[in-house]
Amino acid sequence: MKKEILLSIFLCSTIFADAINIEKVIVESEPEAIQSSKEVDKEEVKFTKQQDLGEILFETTPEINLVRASAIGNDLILRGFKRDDINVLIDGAKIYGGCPNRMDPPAMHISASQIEKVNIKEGPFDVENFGSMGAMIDVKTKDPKKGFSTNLSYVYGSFDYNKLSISTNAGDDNIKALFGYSRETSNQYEDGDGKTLVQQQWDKLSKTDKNRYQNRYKDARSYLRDSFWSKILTNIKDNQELKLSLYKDRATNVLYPAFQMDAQLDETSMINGEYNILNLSKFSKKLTFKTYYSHVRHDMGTEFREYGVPATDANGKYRTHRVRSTMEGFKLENSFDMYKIFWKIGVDISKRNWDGVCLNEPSETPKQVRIPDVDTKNRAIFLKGIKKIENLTIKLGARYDKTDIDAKKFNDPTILTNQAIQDYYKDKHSKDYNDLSANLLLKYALNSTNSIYIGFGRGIRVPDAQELYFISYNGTKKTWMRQGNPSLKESKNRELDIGYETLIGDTSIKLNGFYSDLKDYIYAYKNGTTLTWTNIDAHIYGGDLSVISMLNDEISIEGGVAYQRGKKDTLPPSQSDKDLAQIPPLKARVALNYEKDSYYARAEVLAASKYSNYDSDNGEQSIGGWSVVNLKVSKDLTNKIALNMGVDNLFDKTYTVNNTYVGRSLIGGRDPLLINEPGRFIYANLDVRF
Ligand SMILES: [Cu+2]
Repeated sequence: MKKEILLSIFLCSTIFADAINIEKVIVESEPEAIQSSKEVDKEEVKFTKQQDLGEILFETTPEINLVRASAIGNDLILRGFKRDDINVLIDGAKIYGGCPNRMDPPAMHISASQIEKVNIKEGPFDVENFGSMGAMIDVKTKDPKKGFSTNLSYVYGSFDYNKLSISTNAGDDNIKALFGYSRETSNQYEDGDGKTLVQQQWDKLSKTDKNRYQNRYKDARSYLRDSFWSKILTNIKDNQELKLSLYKDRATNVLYPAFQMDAQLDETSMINGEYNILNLSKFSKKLTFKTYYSHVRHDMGTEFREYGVPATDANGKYRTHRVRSTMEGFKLENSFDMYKIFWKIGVDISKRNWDGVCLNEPSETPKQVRIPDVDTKNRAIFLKGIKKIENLTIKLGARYDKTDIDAKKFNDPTILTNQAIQDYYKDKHSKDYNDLSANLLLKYALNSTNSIYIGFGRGIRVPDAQELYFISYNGTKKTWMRQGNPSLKESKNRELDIGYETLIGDTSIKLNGFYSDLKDYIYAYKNGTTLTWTNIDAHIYGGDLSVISMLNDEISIEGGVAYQRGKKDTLPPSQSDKDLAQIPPLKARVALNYEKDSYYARAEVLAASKYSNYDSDNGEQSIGGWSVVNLKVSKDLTNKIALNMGVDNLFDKTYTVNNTYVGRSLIGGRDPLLINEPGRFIYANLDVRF
């Protein structure tokens, strides 16, 4: 049996296994990717405390790092790529958070209970989506199934973390539907020294710092969050299906101690539709029409801080930001076989709108435009071809993007008379970018258990509305001023990837390496006392190794290690540090798994070396190496009830996993406040199915 498990692990991610899922009406017929790709499935998700997708991916995947900002909504770094340099999708749909400080990164807009699996494709090898420059992470949500069932899950953990989720599924051959709801909340977690989020902040800030939390919020909950999701799948005809999904999420009073503000509201609405027609003709094996819409309302403010105390504010009010992010997209794809080549061609159109103002509460009149209502319109065509010639597989991809960016609110009364802003952005309210992305991947199977691949790719991403048009307050000059850089070019990544995979007895080994040459890389830097963006040239290289070995039928061992290094080839004005920001040090994971009958257990060690290559010019600092031990056990009590229990950070270590540099407006001046990870965290999850 062990051999089968291992072979399936090996085959699934390496050879061109069709992603056959018997629950699906339509079976995907597209050959799988050949480059370095990872998958995290719902079983992995289930064995975590299920709080934050960022945290889950950080735990399971050595190449992924976390930028800690709060208990939830933590941002990802993948092989040294971050923010818009990686494309995070939900069921293939693009979504953007509202916050310019990434309080609500794309991965936050999903509930862990919805996740079927997460596909991670590293490198610029995805041509089907706009902006997969460094990597693509696609979160697949669960599809409704045939039959009737209800699932109830309750997680309780340290610091009064509790999460209740309920989902119901009903379906026959023609129509299937699922509905789910979850509510979760938590007190502030404590780090290994017993310091809460507020206490960590108080320790670092002087007593007179207005960013400090007010005393009365000392024990405030760290967040409250409700999510609702539904999906309907219908078979119109034997060869046609329609999928519709709706998601709504509302998080309130999320504490972000490292920032100047907390998020009073994070509200996401998302609609996703997909229509598939199979075998329409010789030239259409599968025709797909996709459309999606998402809207995020992000309100953040100083309500909980000393700034929010009426007596200290001239207006007797606290300050709020209201940021709105809207995404609309449309995609048409057709796949067919011709000349023994699998082809996929498509048209991809999307519009992203970003708009932000700041106010003095409770006034409803915006005090200042911060992001001047910016549209980013993308129109693209793409082509993909996959051909197999005996042991060699060739994959080709190309995409042409035409992108127009328009800032529509430079005539807003709050900046109309600010001559410095008007002059700076003059004739630059509109930008356009035309780009070709392309890649070639070759994979050669030396024999049934050994294969190598090599890939060359070029990927791009355009600057966002913040990087181009952000407006900020200059405390020294006591005036609103430009912060964005409207002359930014798009970032180009030219990357080489190589890899080797082998199966030796009961051990599978995968080795990947990459070198990324970044041209006009969009980089945030400190320009005197303010922050802005510029284009630099840079390179990132690194590699990862993963090993899975079945020691016997019950026990397996997994190991993974990832390393990357990033250097600037050209420097931002008047800076000298050549280390690229947010390139995490060596990280490793070793897990020992035991599985027998209805029992499952895992002991896991996660570790990272000292963070010593950091960008000192832009607020980064040295971070000590760390290692933590996590334990998990699971037992099926009956065939309807399962109990999972775990303890993360068993030895209650105090540690920090990442730098967070000037790209976000941080408090703490030259030494931004870094938030420690949770201390010992014990949790239990009861899963009942009926
Ligand atoms: Cu925010």
